[in-house]
Amino acid sequence: QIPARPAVSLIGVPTDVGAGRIGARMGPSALRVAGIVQAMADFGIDVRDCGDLHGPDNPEQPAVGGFRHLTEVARWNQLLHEATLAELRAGRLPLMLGGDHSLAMGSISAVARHCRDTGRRLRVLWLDAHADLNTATLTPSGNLHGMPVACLCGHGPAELTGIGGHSPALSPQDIRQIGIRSVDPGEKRFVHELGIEVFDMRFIDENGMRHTMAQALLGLDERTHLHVSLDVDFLDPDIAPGVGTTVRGGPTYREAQLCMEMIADTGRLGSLDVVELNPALDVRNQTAELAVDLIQSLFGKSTLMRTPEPPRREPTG
Ligand code: HAR
Ligand code: MN
Ligand code: MN
Ligand code: MN
Repeated sequence: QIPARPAVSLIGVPTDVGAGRIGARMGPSALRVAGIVQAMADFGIDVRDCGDLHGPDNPEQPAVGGFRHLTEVARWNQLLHEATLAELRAGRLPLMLGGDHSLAMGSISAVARHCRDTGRRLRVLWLDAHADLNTATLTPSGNLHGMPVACLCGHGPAELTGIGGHSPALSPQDIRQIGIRSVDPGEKRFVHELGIEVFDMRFIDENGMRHTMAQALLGLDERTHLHVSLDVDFLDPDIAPGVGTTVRGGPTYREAQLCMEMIADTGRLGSLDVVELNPALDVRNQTAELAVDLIQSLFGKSTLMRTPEPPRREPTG
């Protein structure tokens, strides 16, 4: 059975106001240059590019009260929340072209709101080298791309936890983090305090990607909306150098492919963030091209048709 492919809407979010270094604002362009629209259209997906959102520029200021660029991050996320919600309500699958990972506050708060409105259950897969669970007091940097998970769970400034009018947007139980290998000391305690289920790189080393994904996808049913938040620094920097915060020892190309294919097989993918791509640090756009390749797998591209075996014909004579 080939799962039905939903109509997809691309939403460009060209911002790096949440990041420690500039450049991710060019991410949406790099993904388009890598052919994301054609790559999806090529295997029969109804894809519409909604263009880019227009939010505040990056003022490149130091942190105030534990946060860098709080006003600007809040504004981008209000805009994205509305744009994401509009596509979900139109029955389309929003694909966020980032932009730094702070944008997940806007996208996921909208997805959570839509799930509440329609009686769906939400599962968020957070594919990342980082836990992104910092708060104003825990953060070593003040960069808000290190805080979206905390804010979505209700731990953060009201400008961010209240996006969409329902705080917290998410319960820690809705989240599975995969590929984690860089966690700040305060974050480490907070992950355990909130009880987030984390499949870190050691877990993947010991159990393999197949078992990891089987665990992370446990308990999905026909009412589940699956949101994937793909931080490109999830991938090993050898294959994905175009990110601002590389951490060595990430999933290989094959492991990442399997991860995407197993998500596709659930048929439950309902929304997707692709974030932290920084074309200024990339080599010949290879990280953007890899992201497009992985997105194809996530939407069901496979080497062979993985249909159930046809019934054997009885031997005659
Ligand atoms: N944990 C570090 C901080 O809070 C680095 C966070 C980097 N985050 C991302 N997204 N690139 O995962 O500053
Ligand atoms: Mn990261
Ligand atoms: Mn509630
Ligand atoms: Mn991240």
